Amino acid sequence: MAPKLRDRRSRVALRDFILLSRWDNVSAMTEQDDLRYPIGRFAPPASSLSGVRAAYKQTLRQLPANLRAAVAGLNETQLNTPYREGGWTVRQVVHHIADSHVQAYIRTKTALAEDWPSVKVYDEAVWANLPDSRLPIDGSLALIEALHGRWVALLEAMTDDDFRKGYNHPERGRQNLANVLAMYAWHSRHHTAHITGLRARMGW
Ligand code: NI
Repeated sequence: MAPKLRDRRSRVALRDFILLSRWDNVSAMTEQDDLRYPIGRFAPPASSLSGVRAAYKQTLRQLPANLRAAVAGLNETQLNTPYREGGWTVRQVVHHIADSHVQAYIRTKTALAEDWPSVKVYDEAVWANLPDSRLPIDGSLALIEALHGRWVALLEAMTDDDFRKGYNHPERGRQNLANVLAMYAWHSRHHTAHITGLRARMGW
């Protein structure tokens, strides 16, 4: 009995230790995580039914207007303010959305045109510091508006079979287009919330 009991005790102790360390981790990360992930991290959709996809398409359709509203009236100093300590400025966030969604559009079209192509990753941190990330945001707002017009039109014309097509991402693995749609709907809301969250905290 004794060894068994000891085993059981050490199992319980181990379980408590794991729970406690998880708890510590969670509480230690909460504040930064809240600022970095204002709507939470991306969770793949449980279903890719057309009703679910319609909601994601609506988010992509609304991003250009929502983003314009999020940055409306900000001055140069405010645009150059990081949304969190060590994070991107509002200006960089806007340019990043344009960079990222151009990539997503090209990847979507590549997945429709080819059989599970491999796509190339880009270093978003490096891109966010290239000289064009210091330009006025108007160019990226216009780019996002035009891009989302075409992207949503394409998504609207896609069939169930099309949403089962996809690409191989070197880091994330096989991504079907239903998942890609959900991810970029999340990405749209995620970065818009960085800006609206900063404005709320700063009282802008
Ligand atoms: Ni992003």
